[in-house]
Amino acid sequence: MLEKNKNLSGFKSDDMPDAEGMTFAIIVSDWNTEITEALKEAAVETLLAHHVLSENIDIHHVPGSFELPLAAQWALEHLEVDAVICLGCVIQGETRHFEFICQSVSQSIAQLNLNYARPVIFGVLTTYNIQQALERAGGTHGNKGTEAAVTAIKMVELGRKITAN
Ligand code: DLZ
Repeated sequence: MLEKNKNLSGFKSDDMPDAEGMTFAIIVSDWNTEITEALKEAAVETLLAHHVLSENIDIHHVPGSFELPLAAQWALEHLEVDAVICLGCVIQGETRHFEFICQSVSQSIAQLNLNYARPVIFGVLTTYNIQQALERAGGTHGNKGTEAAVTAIKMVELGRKITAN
């Protein structure tokens, strides 16, 4: 059921692990930059609020969302990161381009999680219009960048717990 006014970024700060010592890469798509910059700012703010050191946040930009998976793979292979956060915004146009990009990016990111056994977060908005994107980039539906950072921290913590022994 569609929960029209649900703030998707609602989470309890008390339930969050302390992220001091965790390391992250953030890959940001420069297509629809008004949106993706807002996602990036929220993600960085959230990581810092949970005590991630600014030198442990490595930010890189790619031209469009289609390029996110390859940059994430480079980050996994060449940077010392516990998790990668991918941020993008794909807005439906008049052609089927939207479907191909969304499918490719979501499937490739899912595959990276499994291939590298490290969290690669899908912080990509896939909306019908710019208004829906604005609502999810600091508007009435919260900020997907915040959610992506929260998810990254939680998954790093969970991975450490499960693989500790
Ligand atoms: C080409 C394209 C189009 C039409 N729309 C978007 C979009 O809404 N969001 C986005 O992140 N990227 C878009 N792109 C660019 C592609 O992601 C990609 O950069 C190009 O197809 C080059 O590989």
